[in-house]
Amino acid sequence: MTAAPDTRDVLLTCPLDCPDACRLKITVKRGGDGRERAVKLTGDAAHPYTKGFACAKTVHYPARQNHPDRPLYPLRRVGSKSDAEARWERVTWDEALDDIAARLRRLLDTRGPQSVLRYHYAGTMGLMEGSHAHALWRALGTPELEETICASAGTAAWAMGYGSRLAVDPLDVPHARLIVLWGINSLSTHSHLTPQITAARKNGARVVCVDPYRNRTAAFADEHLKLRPGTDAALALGVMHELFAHGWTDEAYIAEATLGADDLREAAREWTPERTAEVTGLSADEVRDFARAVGTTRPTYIRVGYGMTRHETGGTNLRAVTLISALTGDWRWRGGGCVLSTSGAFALNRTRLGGAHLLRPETPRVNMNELANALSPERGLGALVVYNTNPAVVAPDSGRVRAGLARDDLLVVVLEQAMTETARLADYVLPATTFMEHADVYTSYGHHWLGYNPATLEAPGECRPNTWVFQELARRLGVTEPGVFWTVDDLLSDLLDTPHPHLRGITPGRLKAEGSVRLNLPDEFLPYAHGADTPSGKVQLSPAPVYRAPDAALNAEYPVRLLTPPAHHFLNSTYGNLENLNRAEGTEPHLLVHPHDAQVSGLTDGAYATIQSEVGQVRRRVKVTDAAQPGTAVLEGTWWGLSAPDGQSINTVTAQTLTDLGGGSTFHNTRVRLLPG
Ligand SMILES: Nc1nc2c(c(=O)[nH]1)N[C@H]1C(S)=C(S)[C@@H](COP(=O)(O)OP(=O)(O)OC[C@H]3O[C@@H](n4cnc5c(=O)[nH]c(N)nc54)[C@H](O)[C@@H]3O)O[C@H]1N2
Ligand SMILES: Nc1nc2c(c(=O)[nH]1)N[C@H]1C(S)=C(S)[C@@H](COP(=O)(O)OP(=O)(O)OC[C@H]3O[C@@H](n4cnc5c(=O)[nH]c(N)nc54)[C@H](O)[C@@H]3O)O[C@H]1N2
Ligand code: SF4
Ligand SMILES: [Mo]
Repeated sequence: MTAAPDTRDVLLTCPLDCPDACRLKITVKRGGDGRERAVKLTGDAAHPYTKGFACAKTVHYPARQNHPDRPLYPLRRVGSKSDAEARWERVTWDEALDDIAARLRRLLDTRGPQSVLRYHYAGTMGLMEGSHAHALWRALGTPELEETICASAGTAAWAMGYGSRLAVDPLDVPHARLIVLWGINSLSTHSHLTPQITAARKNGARVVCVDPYRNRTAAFADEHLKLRPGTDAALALGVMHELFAHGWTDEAYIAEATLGADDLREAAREWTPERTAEVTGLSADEVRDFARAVGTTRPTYIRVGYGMTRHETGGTNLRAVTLISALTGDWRWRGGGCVLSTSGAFALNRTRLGGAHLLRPETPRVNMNELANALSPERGLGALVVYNTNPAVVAPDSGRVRAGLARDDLLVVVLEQAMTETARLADYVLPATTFMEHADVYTSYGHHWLGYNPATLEAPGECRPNTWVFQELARRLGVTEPGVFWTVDDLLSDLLDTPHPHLRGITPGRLKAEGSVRLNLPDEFLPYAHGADTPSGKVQLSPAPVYRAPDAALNAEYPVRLLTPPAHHFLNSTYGNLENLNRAEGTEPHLLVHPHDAQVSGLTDGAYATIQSEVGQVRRRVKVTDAAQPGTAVLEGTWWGLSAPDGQSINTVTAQTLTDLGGGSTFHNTRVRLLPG
């Protein structure tokens, strides 16, 4: 006997927006009421990448799933959104769906499809409950949501140089002799890379972290280059200057696999160590030593994160860094090269995923970073349907997002697993199932395994999958598009209907039987060893990236740059309602301020500060620490406003400014002033 008779273990893929897409071992227990519940969660020991552990946050997923405030029945708001206390009544699914469908019908008929907006992100990475759920809205012709809040600047920058996002296999990292973690707090945000880095270290590798503040990853690294935020292109060009000057480039690789090296050589000419030091705030020796390490150590593995992209010039900054691996020829070495994402390896047939084939060129588009604008009354939006995201907390300019959601003339429907601050502003809260309660298919952006989860637990109360809700609405709205009514099995067989070699031998039956299947990649996967999948077939080095200072430059009025990167114990705003994880993060959000800035602004450790930006202000408790640098303050985590002293999200101070490439978010671009109190 290995388990009590009323418990069993199941293996499922983690659905959260995290590169690791872990294979989880979940213990479920049958209760007195006959229903099974998750009681314990860890990693699958047999999975080569998950290696038997789950992160510090997702081990608490059972508490989130069984949370006493989880919505279990459809809820309808009673009274006005401006009432001091929100009041809800339980309604049946038919009452909710009939009323929502009737109101959508009226809007579609009288004001057209542009009066209805779907709003979503990657609360679940599932291809069914995430991506395919959009099919209804595409069938109705409502505006296309550009999914730009996270990765689009990076994706656009990578595409210019390399085409689709292919990457070093994470299991090859132990071959690397220099590991550069550049703008990624990987110990917190990509924690299953750590065993691979540790293995490389045992083999003699050195680890360098490039980040404006001393995060967990910087503390773990052998060296921390604490550069000024937004100056990565300057550092990358400074490294290139040294590569060219000392003959550390791989000329054979450059000749065979790249185009435009002369442009880059010309552009790098002015970036002497001294000039690079001036712009980045590093010392000239730090620049020189770093460039020498990159230039003379093979293989060098550079892991970039999205952190450096969340600035006005974030696309260019990331592109500059990723081109270093082409000059050094690291792409020819096992464990060498650069990684943004592995997602390009999942070459599924996506032609009908989410009704992609229904998109029309004339369909209006909304950049999701500009939700605050889209919700302003003069835009005339009549209904907003939110799923898999919590915009009242995570979207830029969230004060205006909340004001928009609170309009009594806007129908807000929120499909949710938790009573988030977005759900609290809804007219209808529709209770959603979790990854243990619905079937789905998962790719990854950090490794190369495809995952399938069956529906494992009975949904509590009347929770339903997103696609069930949208199918019910589709019936009521007279939508006949077949894709809207697909089951997971229909979707899976369509996704796998491709001759692509990465998916050879992977059938729906095999994926469902094995649960987690490695893509059919060669044992030695060197995706850019001889070129790239750009139009020219080469790694495209030109036009050379140009360093540019931000328009929102620091000045006497706004002398401090505010970074708001992820917290160790949250996954974006997911888990922000668990008390123990809030406690682990310090009970309330803290602003990390360098002693110099604290003195200049009159702030004291443990007291409150008001943070004012051009779009709003919040109040936060101060932690004075040299983990920050002068002129740069840090607030980790998109905490629920309910955990902050003023009830507001940190995004009250971030702006809708878009990146230079890809229309991305600029969460680390905020200039602020700090006032005591
Ligand atoms: N624990 C935890 N894990 C997560 C998440 C979470 O919220 N919590 N979120 C998940 C999601 S959705 C994502 S997208 C990823 C994001 O994971 P990351 O890519 O690690 O996170 P970022 O916010 O992009 O910031 C990473 C680092 O970039 C630094 N940074 C900011 N500006 C600059 C700059 O100009 N240059 C350089 N070099 N560094 C800079 C920040 O200080 C921060 O330390 O993590 C995923 N994993
Ligand atoms: N200031 C600042 N803001 C940021 C960031 C930052 O670094 N700084 N990071 C940005 C980034 S990288 C990202 S990716 C975004 C992420 O922001 P979001 O995509 O909003 O991610 P979460 O905050 O985790 O919220 C996801 C929500 O989806 C719900 N959900 C999960 N699964 C399902 C499901 O199957 N059905 C339904 N209906 N709901 C489900 C969860 O309950 C949760 O409330 O935030 C961005 N905001
Ligand atoms: S959040 Fe990331 S690290 Fe944590 S269990 Fe899920 S996939 Fe793994
Ligand atoms: Mo993200």
